[in-house]
Amino acid sequence: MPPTTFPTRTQVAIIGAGPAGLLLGQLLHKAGIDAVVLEQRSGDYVLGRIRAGVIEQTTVDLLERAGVAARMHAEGLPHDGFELCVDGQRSRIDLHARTGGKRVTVYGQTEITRDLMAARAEEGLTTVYEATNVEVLDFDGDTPRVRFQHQGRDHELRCDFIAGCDGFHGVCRASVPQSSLRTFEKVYPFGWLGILADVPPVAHELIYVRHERGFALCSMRSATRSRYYLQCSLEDKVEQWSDQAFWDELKRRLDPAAAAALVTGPAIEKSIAPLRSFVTEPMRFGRLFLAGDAAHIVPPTGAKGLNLAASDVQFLAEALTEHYQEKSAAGLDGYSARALARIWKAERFSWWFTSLMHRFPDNAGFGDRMQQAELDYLRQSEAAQTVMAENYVGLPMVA
Ligand code: RFL
Ligand code: PHB
Repeated sequence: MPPTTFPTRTQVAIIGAGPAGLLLGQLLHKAGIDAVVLEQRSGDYVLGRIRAGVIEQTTVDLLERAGVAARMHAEGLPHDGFELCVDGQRSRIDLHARTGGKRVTVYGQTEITRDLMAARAEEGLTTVYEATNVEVLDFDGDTPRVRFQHQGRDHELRCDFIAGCDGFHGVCRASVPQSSLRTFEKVYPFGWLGILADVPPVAHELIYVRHERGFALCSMRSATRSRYYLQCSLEDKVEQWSDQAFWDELKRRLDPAAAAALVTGPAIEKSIAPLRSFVTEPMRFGRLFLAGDAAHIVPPTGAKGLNLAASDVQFLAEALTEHYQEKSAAGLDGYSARALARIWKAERFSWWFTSLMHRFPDNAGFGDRMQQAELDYLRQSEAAQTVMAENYVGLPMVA
């Protein structure tokens, strides 16, 4: 077979084909800007990662503008509220009533990624999967380059800008001189063990569970596919958790009605994710721009990671469009500050919700009572519910 040929020049080189990279590529294409996406993994591997499930309205709107919302509208589940289960007692946060009619959509990250991949393929746009040893070069000057290997051959891509959409462990942030970065980090002393199973969800809405044995979450992907999580120890290994052990532990943390209604079945995916809060400032270095998990991480409790990746790429696509169409640098110069203003508020909400719902090893006394008091207040106060609902559905995109 002859070696695959790739473009040697593009306007924007996008590193990473997760939701941030693929959505940015789609938005740029709509604006007539040429981009090449380089991804270190195979397409199947990217689609095999089970992650986000809850999508804010602003993300839904953006996917619509990107022209990839048809299947989400047909198959996504609109949710007007969610439940909190505190030590066996359930109460509801009415998102719709508390936010003047807003809601969230349950539609898996895997499906969004699949829709974006299909759109790229349909438009004949270049995505290089299994691009290895990616190096981002000369982004502090006017002529950045990306070097990579594909099937053992060396390639080079010249570009105007590099978009670092390569996730927390990517190469882009790591290529910036340490002295140009400031990072903020909080690592939590537990992880989430998640399973996906082809069983009907235990309830119509998500249930966030606070229990003395630890946090749990009941989520779903469809009427026949459920996604459940348990707070677990960082020392735990997936292999130690049989399906039966998972279901038994979940039942212990649920209220009696939910435990009785829970339908169990074989796990089709099982994984452990550590929980972390992390932010890099700034998100721009010369002609390199970071977006999504490459720049920031939130613990999944607030369901914000994918939504932040989407708002970053919205800001970045607008800024690049302004650069190419209006010859103005204002958007690019303001990108980092604009994105960070939204990111820090989502960081705060995700940290707060995580701190409220999880069992902390050193929290047995005072901290435990603080959680109980705050949850009791949340159950009784419409004002407290409004604050929670406003953050959960997603804060507005500020210009
Ligand atoms: P991704 O998805 O990590 O994609 C980065 C891509 O870059 C590739 N890459 C490279 N490519 C080329 N060269 C290199 N050197 C490279 N290094 C890495 C990677 O292979 C990958 O394909 O980052 P992106 O696009 O910024 O998207 C972020 C989201 O994936 C993430 O924030 C969310 O999944 C977080 N998240 C949730 N977010 C929500 O908004 N709502 C949720 O309900 C939600 N639930 C979750 C979550 C994350 C979870 N985990 C596993 C951490 C639930 C969980 C359990
Ligand atoms: C999920 O369905 O994977 C999910 C839902 C809500 C969260 C986190 C993850 O807060």
